[in-house]
Amino acid sequence: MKLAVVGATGLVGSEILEVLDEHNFPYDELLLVASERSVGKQIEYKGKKHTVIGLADAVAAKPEIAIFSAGGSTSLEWAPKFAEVGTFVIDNSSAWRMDPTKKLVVPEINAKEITASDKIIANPNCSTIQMVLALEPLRQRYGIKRIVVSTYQSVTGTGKAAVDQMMAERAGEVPQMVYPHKIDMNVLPHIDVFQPNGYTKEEMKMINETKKIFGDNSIQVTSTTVRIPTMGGHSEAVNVEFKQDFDLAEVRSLLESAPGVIVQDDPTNFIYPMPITAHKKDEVFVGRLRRDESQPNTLNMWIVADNLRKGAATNAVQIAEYLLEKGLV
Ligand code: 2RA
Repeated sequence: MKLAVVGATGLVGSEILEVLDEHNFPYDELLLVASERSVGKQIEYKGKKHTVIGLADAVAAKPEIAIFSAGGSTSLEWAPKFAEVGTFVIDNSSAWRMDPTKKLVVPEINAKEITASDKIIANPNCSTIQMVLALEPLRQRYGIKRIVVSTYQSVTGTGKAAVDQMMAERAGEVPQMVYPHKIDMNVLPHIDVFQPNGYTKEEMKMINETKKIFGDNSIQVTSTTVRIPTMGGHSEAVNVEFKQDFDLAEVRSLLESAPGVIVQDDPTNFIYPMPITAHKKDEVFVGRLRRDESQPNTLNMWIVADNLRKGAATNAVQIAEYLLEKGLV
């Protein structure tokens, strides 16, 4: 089995390598692939030196699986070329997510929809993944009418240059500006590009991807996405209105037995999810569970996950694991 990691030198790319190692992902040959300017670079991984190769050489090698984290335009151009030679592409960009011919997969929810002909599989947006994973067991039990979500997102979601901006500000240096404003000691109600309807692309991703993953266009979703000066993960305040009433103890036990979800909800002992404790973990953490007393059938929850893990690398590696488990590769 040949496995390619495309965009191996980026933040998500290195996280993918870390998760593959931790999960003992089985492969015979690993191809580390990146753009022209990184070709020829040596990367030491699991005690072995790997030379970074270019995309054309990687296609020629016909890997069985390629995990892409190289940006939308690279995915649009190269994913079909890999698919043509029979590679399963698992793509972290937004390029294919809303394409009706492509599956948008969070393995715990909808991996069973994947078939042998799904050669390009989209990994959802990080902030969407953690929210839908925590909501899924509750959706199954009570049905969802409406979701109102506000996010508090880590600078790692923007990439290494944004982390560098924040650290330079913190060190009192002149930063290379990635954001239109300072990020340290600040909060930006702005993630990705503003759309004609006044929402940002990130907000629209949360709205549209949630409906696609749940396979239900009747669910109402509204979202405000915000960048905050933290690194360990994304946090979300979620207000969810169910079709039926719920019992709080049952909500807790449904979440406790949901795969990939960990409940941290003991406010009297100051136990609740935080980015600093979710950092480098594969799971999604849920807490602050409480009834919204302002309207019926409505729950408030706080959801945190490492956006580079379950929001990107871990979810992608789990899709690859599913392909192997089901004998699709
Ligand atoms: C962010 N959702 O946090 C993006 C990363 N995919 O900016």
